[in-house]
Amino acid sequence: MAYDNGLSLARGLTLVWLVVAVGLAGCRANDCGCEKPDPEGGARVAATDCEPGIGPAGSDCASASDPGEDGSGDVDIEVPFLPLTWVAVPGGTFLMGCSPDDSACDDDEKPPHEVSVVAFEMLETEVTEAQFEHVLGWSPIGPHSKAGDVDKPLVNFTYADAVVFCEALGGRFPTEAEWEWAARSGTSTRYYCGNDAGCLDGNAWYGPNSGGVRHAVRTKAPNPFGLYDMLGNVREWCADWYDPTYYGTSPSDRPSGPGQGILKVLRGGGFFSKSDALRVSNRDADEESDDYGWEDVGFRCVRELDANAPRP
Ligand SMILES: [Ca+2]
Ligand SMILES: [Ca+2]
Repeated sequence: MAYDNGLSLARGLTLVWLVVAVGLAGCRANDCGCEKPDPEGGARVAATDCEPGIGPAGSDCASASDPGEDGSGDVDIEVPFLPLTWVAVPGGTFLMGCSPDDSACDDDEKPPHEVSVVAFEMLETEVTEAQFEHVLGWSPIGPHSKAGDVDKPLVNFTYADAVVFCEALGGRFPTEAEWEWAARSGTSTRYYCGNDAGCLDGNAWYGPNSGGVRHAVRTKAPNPFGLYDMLGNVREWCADWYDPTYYGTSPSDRPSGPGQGILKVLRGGGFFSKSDALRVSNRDADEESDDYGWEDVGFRCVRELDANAPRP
């Protein structure tokens, strides 16, 4: 089940508008992501007449990624964009960590251990550039950041900016356990599409098919819970501190990671990643970005369904 966030009610039909606009316009006005619709009516495909992140020379595309006359980096969003959509994720118990018979697991994915999470809601996609500006009224996009298609995942933001965004929606980053539960979506295989990396092409943007760039969210198949790009496109922040030995001592009920650490957990692999890094149990970590450090790191938010439930 999926439904719009209240904040986006006014734009509840923007997806429809997007489809209409794509259908009418060929290459979307302000589509600076160098993609255009498949003439057969399918998913958007890479355009050969655009420059990534810039758009055709002299076209309207330049305005959407214009850094702004005042140099603030503000981006005017004047085109329809994908609305924020929350997906209801059920609670449940699962085996977190190294999938059965997965020889590619690193030590930090072991031992597999039983974990329970309670129901929550999760954003259907990685947070896009346009969604961020729509909610907060400003954009973190600055001189060291990338601006492109409004429906591409936001990258080159600070960790703190992303926390502010989730809190503005009454949410937070997912715990690592919530992230893996949501990504597995009832599956127990290496990838939610199976054990063979050959299934990734239709489900994820990653090294072999991305061309080394981000892609608009929601352009590959969703997982069984209806979540897009949980594997690939951009790596996603989790709330937990990273400890490679944590799985040996993790509580089973709503684990929320070690109490302190140096690195924060990143999950899912990104557009630079090889297939092994997209395994659903793979763990990654980095320092909280306090500048505009990573071009392949994004995020999505979760919020609790029961406001009275204790936080994990
Ligand atoms: Ca992702
Ligand atoms: Ca790893």
